Amino acid sequence: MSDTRAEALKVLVLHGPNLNLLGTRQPEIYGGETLVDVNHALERRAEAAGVTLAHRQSNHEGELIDAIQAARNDATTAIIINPAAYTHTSVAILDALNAFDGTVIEVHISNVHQREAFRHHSYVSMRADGVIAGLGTQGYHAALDAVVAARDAA
Ligand code: CA2
Repeated sequence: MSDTRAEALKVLVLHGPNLNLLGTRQPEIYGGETLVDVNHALERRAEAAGVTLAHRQSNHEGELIDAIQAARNDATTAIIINPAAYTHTSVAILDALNAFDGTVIEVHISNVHQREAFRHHSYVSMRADGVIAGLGTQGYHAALDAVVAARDAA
């Protein structure tokens, strides 16, 4: 069946370094779900909402930048990104996001503002249209819902 909703949404979910370890360590901070669990749940939610979803995890800054650059040319309309530790260090990821015209939502599983001072600053927040922190892995769902709600309101 064709999707009658006005605007086609193509969303890229990017997970930064060490998030492949989700569910294996530090559950008191990051919860018990694995990254596979998170991505499956997002895929289900995206399918129900008529959204095309791709996801990628990388431990390498340049690979994340390449994925952001590729999103400029493949009709991606929104990027949901947890840059993990690169949040606090990477001007290069900020520059790549600044060259992307679509919506950017930054997600952090933990509440970075309750943690060490070095986690309080985010380069990515300078570009992000929205920032979610501290909702656990539900934050990714909140980000996807926000992108879908914006489409449905358009
Ligand atoms: O709260 C978040 O989502 C973070 O982006 C996670 C990053 C951290 O550097 C940021 O300050 C906040 C760390 C990701 C590492 O994830 C792990 C998960 C399980 C076990 C080990 C690492």
